[in-house]
Amino acid sequence: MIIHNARLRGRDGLYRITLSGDQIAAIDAQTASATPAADDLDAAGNLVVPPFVEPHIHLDATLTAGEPAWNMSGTLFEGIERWAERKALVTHEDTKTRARKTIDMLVDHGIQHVRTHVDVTDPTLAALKAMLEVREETRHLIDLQIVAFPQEGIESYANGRALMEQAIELGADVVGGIPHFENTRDQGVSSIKFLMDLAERTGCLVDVHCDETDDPQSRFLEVLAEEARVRGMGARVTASHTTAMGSYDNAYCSKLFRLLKMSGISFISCPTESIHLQGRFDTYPKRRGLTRVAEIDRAGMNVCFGQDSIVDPWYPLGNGNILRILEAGLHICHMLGYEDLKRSLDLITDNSARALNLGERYGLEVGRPANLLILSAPDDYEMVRSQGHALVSVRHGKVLMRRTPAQIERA
Ligand code: 17E
Ligand code: FE2
Repeated sequence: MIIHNARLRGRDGLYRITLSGDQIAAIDAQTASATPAADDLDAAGNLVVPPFVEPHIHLDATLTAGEPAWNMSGTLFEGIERWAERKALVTHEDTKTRARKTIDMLVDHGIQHVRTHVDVTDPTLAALKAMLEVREETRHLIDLQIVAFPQEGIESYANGRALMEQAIELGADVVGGIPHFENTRDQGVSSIKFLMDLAERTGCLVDVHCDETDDPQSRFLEVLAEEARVRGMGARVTASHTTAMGSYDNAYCSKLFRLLKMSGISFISCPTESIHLQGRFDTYPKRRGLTRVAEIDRAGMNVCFGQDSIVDPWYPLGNGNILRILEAGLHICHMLGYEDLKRSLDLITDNSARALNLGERYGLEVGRPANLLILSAPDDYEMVRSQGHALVSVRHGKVLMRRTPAQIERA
């Protein structure tokens, strides 16, 4: 298969991308008027990019909003309570059905790499066992990383440590955590030491829900970063949310950033989720409740955007469209300046791939997997402005999804 008339990010001119089997075989400057073969694709001067990445979602909780009760306060903490009620009703098939439906939504929007947090604070680990099957059964659609996520705490939940260890033994790829939800500051700190030991011992990646609160006293990020720095594990460690950073004072943040840079960890922000869940204990002025995305980026650190939820106890909306998250995030984070807009797709492609440690399994380079998207616009700025879409998703050298844009007729 050949993709003709492809525009590539950061490069002038048009290109011809040749796929051979499930690899990218060649990327050549487009010479005038090649005659496309029947199964070739024409990008028509629009961007061709590697697949979108969903670096942070909860596929075990998806499509459960209102079951059995709605989150009325809109807080993270009520979300955790409502989920605990729904979790008691979770079955193997129910989890698989909801996750599969949601994966289809992600695929429809050009996503082929997903990291999902699965709640392992359940003595039966029912959701985890279901998601491990989903990971295998959806390999033709997505590459799925499973995080062992202790929603109700590692130290504060009965057998929390053992459940985390069991989850990794069963085949989870990533060690998670939730230090700001542990009962005490000390438990938060010891949970991070425990999870970093577990990751180091097993070779797993790390992705911690870290300081997902407006409490400026929630300072577990410094603990996670220091553990990553000392162990030399920064490239394998991600801090998700870190919304408390939006409430830290600048003097503390200035010191913190030095450590964060030395640690080499990545950051994931979920802007639609955080603008909804945070700021809930404020009247006015009301905090945005996001981490310092633009500042992290400008400091040369790795940061990307995720959806977090689709119709669950924490967030009632969502449809799989990561471009919607990008647009909202750019607004909320004051990133509509030209310099940010013109490279904005980094936040849902390359940066996310780096956070997920995809390495040479990702990117438009000869010899890498034949996974790519044809977009509806020629550059990042126009993609965001026009609220564009992924028009074609190619995976393992074959068309996985094709979208026909809406047709408008003017009188
Ligand atoms: N659990 C949590 O602790 N935080 C979230 N944002 C979601 C689940 C969605
Ligand atoms: Fe999350």
